[in-house]
Amino acid sequence: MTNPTRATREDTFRAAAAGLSASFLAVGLAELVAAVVEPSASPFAVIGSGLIDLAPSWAKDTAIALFGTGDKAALIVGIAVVLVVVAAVAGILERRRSGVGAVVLGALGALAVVAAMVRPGAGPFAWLPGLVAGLVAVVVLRLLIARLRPVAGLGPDDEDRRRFLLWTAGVAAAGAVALIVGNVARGASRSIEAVRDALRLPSAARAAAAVPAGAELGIPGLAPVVTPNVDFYRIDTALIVPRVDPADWSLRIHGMVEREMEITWDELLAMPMQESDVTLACVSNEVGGSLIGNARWLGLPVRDLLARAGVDADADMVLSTSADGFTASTPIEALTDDSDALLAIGMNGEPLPIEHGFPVRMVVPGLYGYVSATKWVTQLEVTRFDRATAYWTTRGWSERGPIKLQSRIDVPRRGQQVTAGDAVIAGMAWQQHVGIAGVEVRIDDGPWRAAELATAISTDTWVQWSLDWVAESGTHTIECRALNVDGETQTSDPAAPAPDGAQGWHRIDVSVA
Ligand SMILES: Nc1nc2c(c(=O)[nH]1)N[C@H]1C(S)=C(S)[C@@H](COP(=O)(O)O)O[C@H]1N2
Ligand SMILES: [Mo]
Repeated sequence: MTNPTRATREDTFRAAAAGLSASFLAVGLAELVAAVVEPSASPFAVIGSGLIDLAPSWAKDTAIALFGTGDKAALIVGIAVVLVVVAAVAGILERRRSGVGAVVLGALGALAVVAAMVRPGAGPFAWLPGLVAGLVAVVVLRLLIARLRPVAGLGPDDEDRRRFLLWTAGVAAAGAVALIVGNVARGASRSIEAVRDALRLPSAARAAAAVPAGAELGIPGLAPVVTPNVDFYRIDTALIVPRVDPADWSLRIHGMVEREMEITWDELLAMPMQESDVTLACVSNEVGGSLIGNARWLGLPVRDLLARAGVDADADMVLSTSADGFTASTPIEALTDDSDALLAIGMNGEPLPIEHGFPVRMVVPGLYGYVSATKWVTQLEVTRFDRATAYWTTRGWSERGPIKLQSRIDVPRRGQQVTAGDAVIAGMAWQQHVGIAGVEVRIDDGPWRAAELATAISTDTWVQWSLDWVAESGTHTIECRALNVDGETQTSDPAAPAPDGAQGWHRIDVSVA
């Protein structure tokens, strides 16, 4: 016979375990159902996306600062931790008073249902995974906990507890199986990868000239002037990358236009494509940061499409919307003037990678991504800044987002140990759509020295620079500043990324030995 107090305390742990295993099975089955009927309706993803959309800007900035592009993984882990705690507490509550824990888990299921249904682009069965999760959690929790309750005044005996343990372990194992099968099902539904792999890009009616030989200095540690797709930074609000089949894709052009239009993928491919080299940058990029990359894009000039639709003279903005509800507000001049704003389908000779907007995204030279570079784009609404706001501009970021004049030191790395003697300092400079005229470097508050500029691909791309340096022992501070073709010098006034982009000089300390 076990000591009753100890047994009660241990029953509390048993109840918590029941809450955990019931929730685990519920989540596993819900993910499995989601994988089969609607991958983007996974309860984890929809709750995470809801949190991302509700989070204040400072929380997102902190998340990006702390976890970088791992911010989404961190969010998923955070949700899982909260779920574990709530599930354990629900088990304990359910043992104390029948129905209480069930209500807690049922409420979580209801939350998942609501979060799934309010997602932009929610499909007809978006509610199903959350419903399955809620029902399974409630029913299984009640069944398990019932085994821990006294029957006819008698507490559970050792035999009851043994059976309870078996059932709890069995439920948890079933949850694991459901999660695994769900993942396999999700993998099997990766047909968008297959569609993408089979795609052949049309050739450009207006091809870009080859990247000039002098554009790439080839200095170890210096960012390559053309960023390989796999290394290209990724920033978006999508927890589950939208999977848009080109066969289902269309773009609607509406609002202040003479002719509302809708074009399909085949119609888009039939139009004359243009290639252009454009460096994309994120407004959240810190001075010296890496949220910037350069690619050769293939796409249809947006102005060709807007010309067909006929833009109202009073319009001053185009609101682009993605398949997952993200929006960006782009000044209309940037899309109608002779610059290379594209509805892009190709990136560095490949179809757009899925996480970079497959099948179609916007690329606008000279503007930060949040006001221009909509991935998985499905709508262009011609409108006015005084009539509509976009995802980030509703969250306090600047309405206009021209890219600021910036430069960064890549070599040597901050804190790197440099060998005394002949050394090289090298980096990147950019102000897309304006152009870089020079870069200056200063060591230990000495005189500014002109760096050697690599050949620019175009004014829409960043440019490499380098400077030879005879490194003397000791610690040194290196700073750089860029000059643009309009004769302006990069400001030394520091500013944080919000609301319209970081500024100030990049400054690093190195020790030479
Ligand atoms: N659909 C969608 N498009 C989006 C975003 C997003 O969150 N969703 N983020 C924008 C931002 S803030 C940037 S900086 C660029 C980044 O593009 P990349 O991930 O291809 O580098 O995409 C833009 N397009
Ligand atoms: Mo961004």
